[in-house]
Amino acid sequence: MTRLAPFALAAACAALSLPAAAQFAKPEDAIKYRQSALFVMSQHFGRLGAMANGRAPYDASAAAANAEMVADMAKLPWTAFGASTEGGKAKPEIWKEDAKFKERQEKLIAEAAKLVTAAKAGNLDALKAQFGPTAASCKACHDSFRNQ
Ligand code: ASC
Repeated sequence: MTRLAPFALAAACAALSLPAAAQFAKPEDAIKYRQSALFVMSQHFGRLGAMANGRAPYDASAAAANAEMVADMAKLPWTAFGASTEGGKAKPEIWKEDAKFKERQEKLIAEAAKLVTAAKAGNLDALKAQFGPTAASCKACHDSFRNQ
């Protein structure tokens, strides 16, 4: 370890423990960030849905790549719902029901991780079986926390 390493580590820890809002220059940036991650996720999830529902031909490597993108995007939006970032389609409940909102995030992240495994199984049935539970985790959060 260099003599600077402890300071770098302390700075990194401080950055990670900053209020989420402080990670964005302004509230609109946080809103744009979370909407962007959710939009990208929806595009890749939609491509998987097209395969799962027979609207697009099954392509094992595309399925795996799309699922990876869904799982990556699933991790991103949440820090962008910090204090004073109300807006977009976000319901005020997000800032009142912390534990429930966090539980919904974790459910999506877990289902999306299973989607990656399913997509990498290399057969359409595995993909179909995990598409529904993943979609249900999107919907569960939207039902409680998103305005239409
Ligand atoms: C999608 C998408 C969502 C979810 C949701 C599942 O493809 O854009 O928000 O699936 O509709 O119920």
